[in-house]
Amino acid sequence: MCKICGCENGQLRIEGALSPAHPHAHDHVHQHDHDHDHDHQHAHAHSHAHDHQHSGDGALHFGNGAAGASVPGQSQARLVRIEQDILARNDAIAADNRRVFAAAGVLALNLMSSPGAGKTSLLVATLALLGEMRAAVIEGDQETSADAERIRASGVPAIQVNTGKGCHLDAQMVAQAALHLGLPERGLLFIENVGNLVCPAGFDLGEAHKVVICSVTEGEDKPLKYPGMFAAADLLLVSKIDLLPHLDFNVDQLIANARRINPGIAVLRVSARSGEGMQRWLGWLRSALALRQAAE
Ligand SMILES: Nc1nc2c(ncn2[C@@H]2O[C@H](COP(=O)(O)OP(=O)(O)OP(=O)(O)O)[C@@H](O)[C@H]2O)c(=O)[nH]1
Ligand SMILES: [Mg+2]
Repeated sequence: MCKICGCENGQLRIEGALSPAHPHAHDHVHQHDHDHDHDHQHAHAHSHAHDHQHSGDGALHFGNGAAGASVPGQSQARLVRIEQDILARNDAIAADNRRVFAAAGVLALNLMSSPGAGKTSLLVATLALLGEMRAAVIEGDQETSADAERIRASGVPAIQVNTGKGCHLDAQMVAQAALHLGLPERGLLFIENVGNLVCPAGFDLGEAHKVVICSVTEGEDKPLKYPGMFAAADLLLVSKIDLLPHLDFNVDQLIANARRINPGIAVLRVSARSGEGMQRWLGWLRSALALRQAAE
């Protein structure tokens, strides 16, 4: 179960092979095992009482409790316990991934965005420019192998992970995918997460950097609406900048909003379509890979 949205992130499928070993596969909590630490009142007029708070801004806040999220029928205390349990197991596997990547001199990047922000297009354009740098790609989507096929068409090894009802990749999925795929020794491992600006930010995959991609069609307000994602990322790629002449989008406002959430976030503007900004992105990749190798 996803600690953030409660989705069933238990259906790892790596291109045809169902994995029985996935630790989240039986991670569901049983409904109705009342342990009387839930925070609703049975006497309330509704069948499930509110766990949201009303505030001066007129909004209903469901994330102000200890768990930072709300799942019907589950108390905040129980959600915190589930979250701690899931994250502890994920973090242990992520730490293993990090050791494996470091031993191979691999720089792993976790690319995250809303659906359709241009992750795969940016990867395809990037892979064509890598020159001497080796690379491999893990593609995460709920269904289809379309993105992995797009990557393989460019001659770079790629493996698709389908998460089924799951809304994000986790460290165990990446560990298994890396085993199937093989690592690009002293090269770049790109991990394209499931398109979602919320849950992927909460799960360490063992990557060196989280990279958030926000396209110019999404609105300048996204960092403020989805702060967890922008807080977690080291780099913001503003994508599809070739479209700017057709839009009212204010890139400086997007960047200011991102830096309100994360003052240290680096920013690059890119277009997979026109190629604008791609050399600066390549430069960032080269530097990050060199730093990774210097740390060996
Ligand atoms: N104009 C323009 N369109 C782009 C650019 N990059 C991607 N697109 C278009 O945006 C759409 C989505 O691109 P994808 O690369 O599939 O986006 P994605 O983030 O990988 O999507 P999901 O994996 O489904 O979340 C496609 O129609 C692309 O052609 C770009 O730089 N400029
Ligand atoms: Mg994609």
